[in-house]
Amino acid sequence: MEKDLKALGIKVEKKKEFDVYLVRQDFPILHRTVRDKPLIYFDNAATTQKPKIVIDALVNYYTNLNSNIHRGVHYLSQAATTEYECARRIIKTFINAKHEEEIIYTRGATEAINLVAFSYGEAFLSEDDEVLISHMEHHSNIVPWQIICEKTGAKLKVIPIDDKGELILDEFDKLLSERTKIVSIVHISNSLGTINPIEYIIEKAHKVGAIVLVDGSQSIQHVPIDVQRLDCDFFVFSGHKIYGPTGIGVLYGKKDLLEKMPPYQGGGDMILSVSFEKTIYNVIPHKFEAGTPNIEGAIGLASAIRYVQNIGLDVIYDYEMELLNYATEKIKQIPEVKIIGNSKNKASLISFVVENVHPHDIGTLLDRDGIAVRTGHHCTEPVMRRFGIPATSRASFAFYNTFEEIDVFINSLKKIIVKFK
Ligand code: 7TS
Repeated sequence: MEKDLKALGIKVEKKKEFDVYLVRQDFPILHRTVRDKPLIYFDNAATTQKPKIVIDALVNYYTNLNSNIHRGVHYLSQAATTEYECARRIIKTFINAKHEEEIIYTRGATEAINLVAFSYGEAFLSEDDEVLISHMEHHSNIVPWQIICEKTGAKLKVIPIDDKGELILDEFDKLLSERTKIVSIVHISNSLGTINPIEYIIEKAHKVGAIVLVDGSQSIQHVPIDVQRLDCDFFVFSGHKIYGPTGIGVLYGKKDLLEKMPPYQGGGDMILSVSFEKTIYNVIPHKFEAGTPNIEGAIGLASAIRYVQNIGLDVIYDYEMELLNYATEKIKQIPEVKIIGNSKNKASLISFVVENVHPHDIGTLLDRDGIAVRTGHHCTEPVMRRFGIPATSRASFAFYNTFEEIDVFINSLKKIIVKFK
């Protein structure tokens, strides 16, 4: 394997601390077969698999802790509350937020973006204002802004992308003006893999007085995040993409912004007192957490974050880059395959199309070899339209994937191409 990498001109750095075969032991699902073949899971951009420590945290919660939080004097309620709030502290430290109350639990990235669009947008946007997004956004970072622009009269503007799948920054500079009130931008594209220069975008947006939301759905699991260093106003992500459970996500927001925003939903926990004449809202973060939350989700997410911290995101990033470079070089050797998304800064995913073969056929036939990839528009229809294609096949890698798995994938892909000739 090392010889293979060297032959491809890929620098191999031995990392004593990282042993992929050892970490694979932590993920029970990676040991199952699919269609009598060992599972090769390359659909990590859609959702990641869960280490046993996360599964155990969920089982332990329901076995030993289950209780509603915040409003109980009894032992279990207090114990569950402690775990739930302790998870918030772990998330705060992980992304280096300044205050614990800047971490709001949501159902996921989608709900977090909707929360900002509806709460902040409805309160502070009006006609003459502009919201700036990019051509490579996930539908979750397009549709909420369309709805809110329709309601408020604000205008939605779009930063174009070039043939490599990179933002055209000159156009971004031109689109920015005093009218720009919100820039909502994806950190890493889920269909192209592009890593966007968000530091530049945040700095420029702040100069015209706009606030910036970063969609970190595809970055939280790949690169270290420091929201204070970034100076972003909001940062959102989903737990299930960073080896945690589904149904839990995070909205990070700067304290002063969250404090001046109206609630998104009404219900229990988000109030200090209720009367028919006047309801007084709770302080953040509770103001934005109406109703019984996903308690086990928060606890499971904290456990996933601790697991990732233990390996180290820098170690994860380096290994995933080796996987990406290896797979890219191998794919490029197949003349019928075209990679969509060739940014110089890319995360570990490859979107591709194959001459004369529909992506759905690629996905279906790879599945027969036990290989899970995603095919379709990946909830980024404007990206597909920009490249004049209906869909792509997408292989997305996590740190538990191996070079051997990539070899099996490449061989299977070559077989499929021959079949369609
Ligand atoms: N933003 C980006 C960049 C995403 O990749 C996704 C999910 C979302 C937002 C929404 O996340 P959710 O957890 O709230 O649904 N992306 C994908 C994908 O690429 N394939 O399946 C889901």
